[in-house]
Amino acid sequence: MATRNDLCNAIRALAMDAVQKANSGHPGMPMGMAEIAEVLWRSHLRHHPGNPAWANRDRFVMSNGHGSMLIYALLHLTGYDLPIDELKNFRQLHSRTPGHPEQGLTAGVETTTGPLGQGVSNAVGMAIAERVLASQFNRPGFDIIDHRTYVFLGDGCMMEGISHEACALAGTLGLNKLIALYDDNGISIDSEKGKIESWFTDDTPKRFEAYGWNVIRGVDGHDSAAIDHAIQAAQAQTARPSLICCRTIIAKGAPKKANTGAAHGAPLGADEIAATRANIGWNHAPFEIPADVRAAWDQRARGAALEADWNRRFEDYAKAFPAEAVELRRRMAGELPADWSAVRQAVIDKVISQAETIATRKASQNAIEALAPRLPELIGGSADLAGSNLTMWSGSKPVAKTGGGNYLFFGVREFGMCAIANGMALHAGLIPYAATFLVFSDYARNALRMAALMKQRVICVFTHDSVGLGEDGPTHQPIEHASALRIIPNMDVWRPCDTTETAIAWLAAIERRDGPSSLLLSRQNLPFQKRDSTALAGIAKGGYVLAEATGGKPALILIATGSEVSLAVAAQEALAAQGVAARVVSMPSSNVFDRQDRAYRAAVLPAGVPRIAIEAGVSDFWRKYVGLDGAVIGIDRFGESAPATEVFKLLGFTVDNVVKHARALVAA
Ligand SMILES: Cc1ncc(C[n+]2csc(CCOP(=O)(O)OP(=O)(O)O)c2C)c(N)n1
Ligand SMILES: [Mg+2]
Repeated sequence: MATRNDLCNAIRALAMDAVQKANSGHPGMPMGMAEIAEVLWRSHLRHHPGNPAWANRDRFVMSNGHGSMLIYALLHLTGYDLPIDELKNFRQLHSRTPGHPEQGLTAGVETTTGPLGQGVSNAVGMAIAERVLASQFNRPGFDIIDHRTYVFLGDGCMMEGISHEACALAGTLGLNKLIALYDDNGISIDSEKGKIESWFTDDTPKRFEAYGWNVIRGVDGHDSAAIDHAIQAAQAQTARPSLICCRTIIAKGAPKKANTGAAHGAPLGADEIAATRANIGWNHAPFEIPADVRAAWDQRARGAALEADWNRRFEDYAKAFPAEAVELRRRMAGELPADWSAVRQAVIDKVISQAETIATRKASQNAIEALAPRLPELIGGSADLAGSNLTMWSGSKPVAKTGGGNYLFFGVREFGMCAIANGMALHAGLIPYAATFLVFSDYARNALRMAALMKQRVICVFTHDSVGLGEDGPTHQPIEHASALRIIPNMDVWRPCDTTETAIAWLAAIERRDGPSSLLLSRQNLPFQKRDSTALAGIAKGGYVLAEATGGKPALILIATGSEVSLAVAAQEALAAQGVAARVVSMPSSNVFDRQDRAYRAAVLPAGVPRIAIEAGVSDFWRKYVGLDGAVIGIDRFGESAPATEVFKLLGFTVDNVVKHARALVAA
């Protein structure tokens, strides 16, 4: 009969052998967290290896993603679809065992981790999603959504600032079903060069107590009974998230390298591996797991029973609450409501009939107001700028210390906010939006990148999108941000020019199922643009002819986005008066435009016609559309604190300047 110790040693052996075979990777963390993982995954985690998509499974996040061999070993041993050959192929091209765990690639990996601090923040989002969905769908006698979110995290996650942002909010919201297990091993990478006391001396338990967490201190992370006891105590919490501080030894079992920085991120080496085998009493060949150990690890039957029990309860729920059951299925599948096409048409019709000249941030709020009642999965918030970002609507109900809601006061925590939004999207059942000033998208940038990498439907509302915000000055005026967001692969950026483009940008962001969208919105009013049906249909293509040159034969094309579209239209008129026929192309989303077929793109931007791009941001990005012979009216410096009209004038965003560039180009 396999002992608990054998089960833990199976993890140790798989980790050290896979890292050795790959000749790269991180053996120390899996070897140090083996006992914690065994207790959690065999005694507590409610999951079903046969169905990683079971809606009410507990979520498990390994925030210290460098220890990826731990989760691969767990998935393999408990019976997920991850055969031993995949572990032998650790870190190799096209394996399902990449260097860091990747959601969507490996069944059972709930989120992509490795960028330290973000996993635990995703977990906060997952716990919020659970709370919100439970409040929406549970009925007396039917706790149909009722699961926990467990996180492993290490010193690195603790040092990262984002852990403060997300964990402070988790404490404020009292997310009692969030349970974090801290791998307190006193080692991080630079332990190879010095002692961690030189860079990390936080009193972590006090820190989390200050956030309002239930902190369980001083657990021996190699004492299974103590770990089990601590997890039970955490599960009993009704109002606070829990942090279980587990004192561990990195690479436990390795005679020379245990408790050293050397064990963090390099193969142990053949000699040390042999010595470890002898030391822990593991006499099996690499990747060989004895049958009794395998049987004891297998969670397929237990998981199937857990899910079957839930399925039975769900059937009863569906009988008592048929509409709710259908709705929950739809929500978890990420599908839009059946009447969606009518909803989208009504939204578009309304903005066109109203023809309002308002700021696009206001147009965005109107879009939320129109869509949210029909889209209960929409949940959003702002990083303490609700009144500026205009993210609240008449039905906004803030999530508080207890109960659900559809609005989040994220506080001034841009990075945490976006990582939390990623977690909510990953949980499924919700479409999250997050908001701040565009200039602070930088604060959140790596979470935006992770949303794009993980193909998550997250919507970012970035207002105050240019120097046009005026008096707040250069610290608040984005310059490089629109372009910087556009170059993140799989991020769709929209910079709409009026209410119609704003509504269509929102619809596109909601309808998109394979990635995030950023909506860049103006502080200042922008005039409504009239369009024929062709132009209207062109908006969803990302770029289109908004105003054709008189006579239909353009001598020049003006490409503009957002607030600069009306400038291009005014310049077109001025040029027409001087006999220069210019076409205006509005390009609300270059990313979407680039995905159109060649014929469409060539029809909008025919070859051989000189082009000028106009955007209140860095010019480089637009070279790909105007070529070296074209012109860009952009901004390659920081802004100025002054009223918007004066700043625009100073920086050349005037009809005269566009006309000057146009005439020079046509004459050339
Ligand atoms: C944001 C971020 N910065 C830096 C790194 C590189 N890195 C990977 S692991 C690590 C140290 C982690 O220490 P700890 O979490 O204590 O892991 P342990 O060595 O205990 O396994 C660093 C700096 C990273 N993965 N993410
Ligand atoms: Mg550590």
